[in-house]
Amino acid sequence: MIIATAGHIDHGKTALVKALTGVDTDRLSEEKKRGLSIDLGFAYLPLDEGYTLGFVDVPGHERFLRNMLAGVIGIDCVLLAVAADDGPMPQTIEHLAILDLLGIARGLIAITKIDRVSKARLVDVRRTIETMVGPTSLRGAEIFPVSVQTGEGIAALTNHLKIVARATKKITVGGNFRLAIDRIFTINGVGLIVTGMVHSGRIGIGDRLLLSPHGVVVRARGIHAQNREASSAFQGQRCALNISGVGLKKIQIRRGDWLLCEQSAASGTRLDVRLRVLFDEKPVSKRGVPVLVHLGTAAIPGRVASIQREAITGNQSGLARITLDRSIVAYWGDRIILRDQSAQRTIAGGKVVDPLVSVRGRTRLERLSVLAAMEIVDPVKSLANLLDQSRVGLQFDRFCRVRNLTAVESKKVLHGASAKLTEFEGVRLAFTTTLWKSLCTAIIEIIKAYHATSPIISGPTQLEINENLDRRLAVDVLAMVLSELVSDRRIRRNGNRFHLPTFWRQNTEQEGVLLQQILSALRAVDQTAHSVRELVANLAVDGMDIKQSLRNAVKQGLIVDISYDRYILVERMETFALIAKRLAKNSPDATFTVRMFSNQAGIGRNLTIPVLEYFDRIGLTRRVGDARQVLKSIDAPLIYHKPLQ
Ligand SMILES: Nc1nc2c(ncn2[C@@H]2O[C@H](COP(=O)(O)OP(=O)(O)OP(=O)(O)O)[C@@H](O)[C@H]2O)c(=O)[nH]1
Ligand SMILES: [Mg+2]
Repeated sequence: MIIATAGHIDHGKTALVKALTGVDTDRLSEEKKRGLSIDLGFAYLPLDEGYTLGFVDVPGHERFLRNMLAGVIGIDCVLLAVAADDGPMPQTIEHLAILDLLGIARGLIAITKIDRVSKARLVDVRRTIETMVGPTSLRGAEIFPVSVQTGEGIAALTNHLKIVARATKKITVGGNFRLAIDRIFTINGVGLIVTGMVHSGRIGIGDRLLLSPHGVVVRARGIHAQNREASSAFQGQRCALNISGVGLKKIQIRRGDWLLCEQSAASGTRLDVRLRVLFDEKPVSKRGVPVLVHLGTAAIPGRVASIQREAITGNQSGLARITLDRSIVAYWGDRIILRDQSAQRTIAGGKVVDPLVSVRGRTRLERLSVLAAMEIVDPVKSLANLLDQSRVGLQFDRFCRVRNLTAVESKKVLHGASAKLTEFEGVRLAFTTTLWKSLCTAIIEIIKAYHATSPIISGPTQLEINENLDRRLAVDVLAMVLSELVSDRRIRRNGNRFHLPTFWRQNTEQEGVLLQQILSALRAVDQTAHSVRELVANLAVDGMDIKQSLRNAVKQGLIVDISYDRYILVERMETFALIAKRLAKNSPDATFTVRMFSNQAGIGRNLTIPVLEYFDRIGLTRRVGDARQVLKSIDAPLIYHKPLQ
């Protein structure tokens, strides 16, 4: 467990950490000289059972509040020091307000320097403190009167910390690894070291990480977790990583940078947040105010504006959009603190709801309703709610990135929300099963209606389908639904048009006339089969039109293409089939030859062969040596054509 100190300047935070751990965290010479803390200090207290308590000592001076914030954001237990002689002072109040805005509920309060005050004063201070924390997240926190001078109360505080530490040993580790860098230094012979708090996930030696925002991939060569050499480190620990990587020397790593799991990095310049404005601060209007945004160990200038109907007034909470001057790595649930841009006052604090805001067309009401769903803590319920709202599918990878879910976690969430996942050109979209089904039904209905009104067109195009949907789908999504409908054989694709499997396109008037001409040419007694070339010569019509017409006539079951570029009427084929059946029936061994058929049908050998081969193909006859058997009973219906795809 990591405990951060908090409290006004000179209230004995550093002295208390030293009394608890034996470590003086004021390392800098300027700190020693001026007798105050400037930067974060780190100390560890190894407990009996091999468990280590970590302390982050923060400065109390208002000018170093930025460092204080870097120390407390991401930490879940705090030790607030209030000097018995002074009582609560301005930074006691400001730090407490910050802890409250960060929602840090686990904490203890130390009344320090009790050797300097009377019993009566101590009772008074305790009462003041209780009243002060009453309306904050530290309400009811235990209070320990201590003196580092006499040692009074130190043992009791240590014991209590041990109990708290034991109770929080089993922290649930989740998400992809991320660490907020707070210190960077090099050790001779070892190399570059970065330290910080592990906000989520775990890391092992050799793991690859992304150094953000530099975009450099590094490898963890060595790990110290809670001040001990370790093979891995996880959420809730402070750790020091020895990192190496190509191009590391060229960049300047700073406090505020992140080390992240390579795949998960989610960075942007817009954050939608649930914001609480401090009691005596001006409202956050819809026009926006300039602020300094503290997140993790970073501080970035930006603007914040209410995205609700009204401004967010003091002591109220509301949804706001932060627009940053440069991009930041943030995830759902990350705590933020907003200060004024001259870093004088803390204005507000809150939680990130959406770190990957896209500003594409939604009305404010729709956006607020999406954000309400995103705010739901349980990822399964949140996903289910988002899916219910999404009529065009939900970008699932984005959801996982926002929530910092590992692959295993995201699979569980998807299953929990009983969602359907479809992939199209690398984008994974999630749908509720109900939505998917209703989209399919709607599309089929549109195609059906299209057939009814436009029987001479072989169905609507994708665009026409989209225009007829209640709500237009993204082109990718529609393509995805259509391709599934096609592969489920519920619809068919014909070029760029879609039709029901049972639909046959009717002829236009012009096509009808041409078809009749073709049919009568084929009916001519002297010639049974025709090629396109012969038809062009006979009818003096363009070859392309004839080909098209022939194809349609085949589909409609009027003619048969018995061989390449040879067409014959279906009724002729029916007559030929009867001849074949009769020949087989009358023959002693139930077979007939090409010559017998040619004679009976009155057609030449060069037409007889393809006709019989066609019969073989459709399963009417079978060739046995030089003869043929008839496979179907005479009364069985003949299928001369299979509908084309
Ligand atoms: N008599 C007495 N003096 C104390 C006690 N605790 C701290 N002090 C003194 O108070 C002064 C400030 O203590 P620090 O621990 O440096 O205070 P701090 O809260 O860390 O101050 P900043 O880090 O600058 O915010 C030092 O001179 C300490 O010796 C105590 O219990 N009794
Ligand atoms: Mg100090």
